[in-house]
Amino acid sequence: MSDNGSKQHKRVFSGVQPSGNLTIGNYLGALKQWAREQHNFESFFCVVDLHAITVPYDPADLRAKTREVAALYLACGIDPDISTVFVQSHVRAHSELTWLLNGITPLGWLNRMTQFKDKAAKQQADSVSTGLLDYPVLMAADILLYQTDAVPVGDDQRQHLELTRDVAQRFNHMFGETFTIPAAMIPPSGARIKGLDDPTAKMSKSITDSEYHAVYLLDPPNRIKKKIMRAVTDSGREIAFSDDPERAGVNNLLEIFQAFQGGTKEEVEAHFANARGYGDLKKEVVEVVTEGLKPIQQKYAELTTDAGYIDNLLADHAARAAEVANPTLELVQERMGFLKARR
Ligand code: AQP
Repeated sequence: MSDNGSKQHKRVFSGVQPSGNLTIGNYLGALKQWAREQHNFESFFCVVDLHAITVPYDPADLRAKTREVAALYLACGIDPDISTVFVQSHVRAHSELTWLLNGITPLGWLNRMTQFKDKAAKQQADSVSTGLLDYPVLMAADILLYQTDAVPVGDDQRQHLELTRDVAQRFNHMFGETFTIPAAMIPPSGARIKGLDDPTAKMSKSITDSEYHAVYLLDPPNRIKKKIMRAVTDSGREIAFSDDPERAGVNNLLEIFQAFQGGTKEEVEAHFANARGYGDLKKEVVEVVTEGLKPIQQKYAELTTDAGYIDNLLADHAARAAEVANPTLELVQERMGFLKARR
């Protein structure tokens, strides 16, 4: 039986990898929703550092980015008095449950994951790590440890969420009801922000070969302006949402505008009805993005003046997370037939 019955509130779990500078895609697809949903759910927000070692990385960067991402969670509105904010590797149950779930996850399920195929294609075939293939099982462990009800993520994580559900259902079928089956929570706008330099591809923090690809949360106003004013568009003039791949650049700018500003698609299009062209659209996008990021950047600066604050908070919150995660791991061990160690 899952511990669902003993939960006080429904639970949310989500995370971001400390694998680069957080982008407005990460903010709109994930963090912005988290800040809203923490008032409706018991929330666990994790800096998923174990995921970040599945592609080549620099250890010093990983350490620095882990702190930076945790501070950005708070700067984006996560309230540490009501949400648990912690680092994945600080709660050992994440690694351990991954191994146990590996035992019941068919390899064919992992081979089908598009993120694995995309990321593997960017590397030499013989240097792709086993961890990259196994990434979705670690993600399933993250989510299932907390008996999570809902996972607020961007659209790119939909397939991994499906796999988490499949793994949980398979486990429950094999060993008896153990895990809550989580649902994806995808925002109505901002769920798939595209690259400013290439609006056919997802905006990603790990794409660093073009300095005009992404707006980062800590970019100063002049950089935000430069990046957005150079965003790739088409040769037309009509400012309207569109599924046409030729018009993906303008569509992306409108999505960004809507996600920061609010309002329906119709209201956004009406707002630009008298615009003289894409230059006007870009100027307004610069404005809403700069204004939207300003309070985040101010809060981030405040939070990071005290070097010890984030580390102390992460230590406290890891203990809080472990109190929920460890009983799930113990239940899984028991269900799977492991002999309990005498203490
Ligand atoms: N472009 C995006 N639009 C909307 N949401 C997005 N997310 C990522 N990119 C966009 C959401 O942000 C969270 C971060 O997920 P992650 O760090 O675990 O990895 P990811 O999904 O692979 O994100 P990135 O930025 O592309 O990271 P890298 O480049 O390191 O792989 C998720 O909720 C994701 O949906």
